[in-house]
Amino acid sequence: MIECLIPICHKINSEIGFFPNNCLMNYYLDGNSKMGYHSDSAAELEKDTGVVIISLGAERHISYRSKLNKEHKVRYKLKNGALLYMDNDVQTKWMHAIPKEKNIGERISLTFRKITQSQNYTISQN
Ligand SMILES: O=C(O)CCC(=O)C(=O)O
Ligand SMILES: [Mn+2]
Repeated sequence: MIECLIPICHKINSEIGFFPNNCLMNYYLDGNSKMGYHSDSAAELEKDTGVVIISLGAERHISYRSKLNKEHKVRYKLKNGALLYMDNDVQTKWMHAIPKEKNIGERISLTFRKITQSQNYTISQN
């Protein structure tokens, strides 16, 4: 893990209960930048962990759509500095997306995971 993110990993460990070893960054240039509905794979994650998202910059919404009923949607505001935790149950039952929004500036999301050691090894081979 890159050193400047270690304090965030400690905070995630104390708040959520796992110490991440992986971080992916998404950059949204403006409100036209979006992410479509998907769920995150849990296959490579340590048991009983999940995905933690830290939101930085412009306020966006995350939209959830039930896998059982596509009409069932809920959305949450992601403020600057917000932490969102998705456990594996959320990924099993829901898809999530970052929809387009009007008049919105830049945003970064940092997504933290604890990847199993064997998966880490696989990644480093590519
Ligand atoms: O930008 C976000 O908050 C969502 C990111 C996300 O869902 C992902 O990277 O899989
Ligand atoms: Mn995702």
